[in-house]
Amino acid sequence: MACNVVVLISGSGSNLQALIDSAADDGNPARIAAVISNRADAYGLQRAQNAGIATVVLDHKQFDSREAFDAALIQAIDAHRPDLVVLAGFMRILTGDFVRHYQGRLLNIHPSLLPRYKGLHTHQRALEAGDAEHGCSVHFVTEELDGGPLVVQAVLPVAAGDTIETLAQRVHAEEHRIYPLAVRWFAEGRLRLGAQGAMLDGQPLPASGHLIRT
Ligand code: NHR
Ligand code: GAR
Repeated sequence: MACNVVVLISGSGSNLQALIDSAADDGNPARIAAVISNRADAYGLQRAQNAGIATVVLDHKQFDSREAFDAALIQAIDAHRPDLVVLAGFMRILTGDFVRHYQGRLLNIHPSLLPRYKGLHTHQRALEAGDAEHGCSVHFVTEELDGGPLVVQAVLPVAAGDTIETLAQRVHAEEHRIYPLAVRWFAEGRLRLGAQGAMLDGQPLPASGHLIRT
């Protein structure tokens, strides 16, 4: 019944905290088995330790290639027998071998309304484009960077006086709602990756994923 989750982080880990809190909810089958960071100074490691969760640091700079780093990462992850691997502010692009190994059990959260603004600096790019709406997306990870099937998006209005900071703050609050939701769906066996995209309760999700407007 329990669903073992391994969370990969690089930084503050506020999404990790939302997942830790949610996993403690009544009836949530998600169980965070380990947290792995590519940076020894990531604050999220402390959050994990405070919650009694095993932590691993794997510094990508200690490896000669992305392939070597990803092979070590797979070993570290699989030691915890995960049913699901979750990228939560993990900042290293993953190789095709890695992504294929976790096909259908690897999720990412990205701070934009994909397919808009793949990659970095998403809040700045949404502001510069004058977008009326911005938000965040949870998706299954495929080899195409930030291009995998969408599971859920939170859409929020951009306000006239918004700056990168105010926008980032509101997007973060939404991330902390939709990531636990998606992880719980997966842990409950309701969410899976089908041949045509993400499926919820046996039905295909729309290309945008499940939409939540605020
Ligand atoms: N890997 C694959 N194959 N596919 C995806 O969809 C991935 C992925 C790895 C990470 C998260 C992603 C995001 O949500 C993610 C999705 C890092 C970079 C990046 O350019 C881009 C996208 C994402 C994460 N990283 C630089 C690199 O050279 C390093 C940047 C840094 O260290 O600050 O790996 O946005
Ligand atoms: C989040 O906004 C997440 O969407 C983003 O980094 C932040 C991590 O915050 N992810 C990426 O940009 C991936 N490239 P957190 O460490 O507090 O969860």
